[in-house]
Amino acid sequence: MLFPQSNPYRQVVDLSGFWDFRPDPGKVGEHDGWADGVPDSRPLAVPASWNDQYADLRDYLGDGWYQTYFDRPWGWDGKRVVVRFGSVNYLADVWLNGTRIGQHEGGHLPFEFDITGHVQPENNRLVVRVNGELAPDRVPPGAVGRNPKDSFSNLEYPPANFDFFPYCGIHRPVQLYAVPHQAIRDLTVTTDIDGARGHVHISLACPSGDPAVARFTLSGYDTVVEEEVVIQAGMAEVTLTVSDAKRWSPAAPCLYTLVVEQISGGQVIDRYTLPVGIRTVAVDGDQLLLNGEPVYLRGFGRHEDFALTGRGYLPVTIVKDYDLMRWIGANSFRTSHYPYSEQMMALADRLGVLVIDETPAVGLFFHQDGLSRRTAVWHQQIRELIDRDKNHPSVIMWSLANEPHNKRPPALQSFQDAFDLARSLDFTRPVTFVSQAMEEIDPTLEFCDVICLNRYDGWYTEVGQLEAGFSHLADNLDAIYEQYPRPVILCEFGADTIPGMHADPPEMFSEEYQAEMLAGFIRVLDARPYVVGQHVWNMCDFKTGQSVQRVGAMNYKGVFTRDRRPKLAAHRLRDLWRGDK
Ligand code: GCB
Repeated sequence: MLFPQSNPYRQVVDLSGFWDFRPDPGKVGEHDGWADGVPDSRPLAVPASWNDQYADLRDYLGDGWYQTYFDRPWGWDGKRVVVRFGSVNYLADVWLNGTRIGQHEGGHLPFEFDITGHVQPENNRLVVRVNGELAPDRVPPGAVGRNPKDSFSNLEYPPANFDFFPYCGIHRPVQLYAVPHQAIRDLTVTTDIDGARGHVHISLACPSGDPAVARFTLSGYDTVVEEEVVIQAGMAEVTLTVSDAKRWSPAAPCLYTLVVEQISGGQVIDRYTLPVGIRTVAVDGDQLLLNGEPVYLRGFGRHEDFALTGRGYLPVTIVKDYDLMRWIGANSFRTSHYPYSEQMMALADRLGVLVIDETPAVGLFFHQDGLSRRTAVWHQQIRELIDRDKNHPSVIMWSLANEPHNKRPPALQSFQDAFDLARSLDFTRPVTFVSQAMEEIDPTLEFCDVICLNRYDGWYTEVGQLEAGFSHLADNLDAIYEQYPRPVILCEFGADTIPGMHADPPEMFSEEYQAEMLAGFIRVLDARPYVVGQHVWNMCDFKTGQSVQRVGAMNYKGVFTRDRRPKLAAHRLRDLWRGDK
C-alpha cells in the first residue's frame, strides 16, 4: 500500500484538526441516525487518542462518533478520490454523506476507501464510529479473564491482556487523496547485491486498462539507471542494476530515488517517487548479516506514547526519540507491540536505524474460544503490515507476535500458518516472534529465523538479587541456544525505576538498580557470540492500566522519563554503547 504523495498527478489533503465527537455508551448512534449528523458533539483533536482529552473519557473504550466536513478541492473532478486512515484503534465504521463506505478492524495499520462516487463538490460530511472495547476475540486480545488461566487479566483496569494503556480513537492522520483512475496502485521493491553491483527489483501494479508503459528511473550518487516496460494486465516488472552501488546501512544510510511514471499515449499520466536503500539481510549460522557482514543490534523496545496525545501521531516525539537514540548509541528498535506510524518508518530509512517490525499481536492465547476469529484477524494484520512496510530498507525482520501464551496445542499449527504466510509475502527478511520462554523451551521457537527473547531475571524472578538474576539468564540463554543454534536477540530486559529514587547498595525501583541491572545483563550478552542484539525495555516510561504492579498507572522501565529526560541508566548505557563519545 502506497503512502499518499503530492506531485503534478497526485494530490493529498490532510484532514487533521478539531473534529466533532460524541461518546455513545448506549450504542444508539446508528439507530438514531448519527451517520447523518452527530448531535450534541464536543470538539476533539485528531489525530490523538480521545482518552486524555476529557476527564470522562479516560477509561472510556466504547463507541465514539467523530464527524468532520470538507469540500472537494479544485481540480479533483474526474479523478479517483480516496479517504485514507493511518490508524484507528480499534474498529472503525465510516460514512460519507450518510452512505456507509466501509469498516476496518485493528489499530496501527492504514486502510482506505474509494469515495469517488460519493464525494460532492461542497460540504461533505465524513462520520466515523470508533469502538475500542477490549475483547478476547480481538487482536490484541483483552478482557480475557482468569480463564484461560495463562492470562494475567483481571489484575488491571482497564482489563487489557497487555501492559500498555488501551488508548483509542483516530490515532494517525486522515488523508484525502486524488489520483488518476489508472494510477499506480502498488510498488514492491526488493534488492540484492552481487559484488559491487546492486540489483533493484521492482514490480508495479495498477488497474488493467489502456495500453501503457511504465518508466522506472533510479538516481543518486552520480548514477542514473532508467528502463521502460510495457504494462500488461496491470503488472510490470523490471530489474535496475547499479554498477557501483552505495549500500544502505546504519553507518551510511544511502538512499536512491526511484521515480516510477506511467505513460499513456505519449503522455505521463501518473508518477510515484520512492526512496530505495540497496541492502541485504540474511541469517548465517548464529549470525545476522547486513550486506553480508555481521550486524549487532543495540537499542530499545518502545511505545508510541506521550502525555495528552496518548497513542496519537506526534512528529516532535519521533524526531526527539531518534535524536536520543543517536545520543545513547542505539542503532535499532522494535515496534513493540504494534506497527508504528509510516512517518516514523520513513525517518528510520533516512537516519539508518534498523527496525524489527512487529504486528499488533501481543498476548495471543490459544484457547478454543474465539480462536478462529483471533487467528483470522492476526493473519490479516500480518498481510497489512508486510504490504505497508515491505519497501523500507530499515525493516530487517518481521516479528509476528509478542509473548503469545502458546502452551496449548493449537498454537503450533497457528504459528506454522503465520510463518508460512509471512514468508510467502516476503522471502527477503528473517521472520520471528518474541517469546517470554522462561523455564520451558517453547516449541514454536522452531519456526523463527532469529530467536527473540524477553527476560526479567533480577526483577520478576530473583527479585532484588541481581547476581542471581545474571547467572539464571546466562544458563537459560545457553540452554535455549543449545536447542536452537541460531542468532539470539534479547528483545526486553529492564527494571521499573522511579526517577530521583536512589539506593546504595542498589534496591529495586532505584536508579542504581536499573543501571546495574542493564550493565550486568549486557555483560552476560556480550560474553555470548551467538547473541546478536540487545534491546532494553523500555526507551521511555509509558502509560499503562492501573494495577498493584504499576505505580500511577505507569510502566517505569524507561531509561528516559515519559518527557524524555535521562535517568542514571541512560548515561550508563551511553558509556557502554558509545565507546567513541
Ligand atoms: C513484557 C512485555 C511488555 C511489558 C514488560 C514489563 O514481557 O512484553 O509489554 O511491558 O514485560 O514491563 O513487564
